[in-house]
Amino acid sequence: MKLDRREFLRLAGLGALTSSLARLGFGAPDGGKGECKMAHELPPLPYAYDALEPHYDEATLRLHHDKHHQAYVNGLNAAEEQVQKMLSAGDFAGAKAACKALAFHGSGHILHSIFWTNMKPGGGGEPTGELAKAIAKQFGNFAAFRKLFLATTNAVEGSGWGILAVCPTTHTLAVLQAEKHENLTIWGDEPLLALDVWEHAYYLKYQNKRPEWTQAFMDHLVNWDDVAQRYAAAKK
Ligand code: MN3
Repeated sequence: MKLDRREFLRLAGLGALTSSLARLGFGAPDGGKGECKMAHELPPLPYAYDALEPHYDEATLRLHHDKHHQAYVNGLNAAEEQVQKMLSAGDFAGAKAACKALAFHGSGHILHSIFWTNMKPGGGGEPTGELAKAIAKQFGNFAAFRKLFLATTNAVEGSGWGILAVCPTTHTLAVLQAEKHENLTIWGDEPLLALDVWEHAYYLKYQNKRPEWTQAFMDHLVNWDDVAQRYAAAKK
């Protein structure tokens, strides 16, 4: 059976992925209509490579953004092509295998794109406004949220992420773990704040001391304005 482009994109869930990318504000190639007209691209960093020193070192940032994130973008583009190829050939077992790669690399691309904008030089502190109110309502106060977020993130088994997410229907906040990039997902929850605890994210500077990396992120790097903008956008 030959499928046209729109049909196999829908079958493969690519429409949903490109819509997610567009909603999160970085690079659905077609504005989220579900058709991939061009390849995904690595988003540029919103600051210089050395801008987050000394808390996030230039060498790690260069490798992390230029090599690791680029590899997820390349993997996503390759997986999309492979899914389309397999479905066109009627090879659904092959398509299933390719969809696994698609979920991994697509989720890696999404989370890294959020992560870069979640940091800024001179970050840290506490959120204000609606986000601060939502955090207080959900977690009691900011200190309790911070403790939970750090404990959750530090406890990720192996490679993964700590995530503050919002449910778009109830607007309830949740602290989540992701293993790798795509596992332990709650469908529909939208990540607002993503903290990378793959070793590639911190090992050059912090070695085995993951809690020192996550504390530095919260004390000196986190960009609450960006998190608040994502929260406001998700509520619309
Ligand atoms: Mn990473």
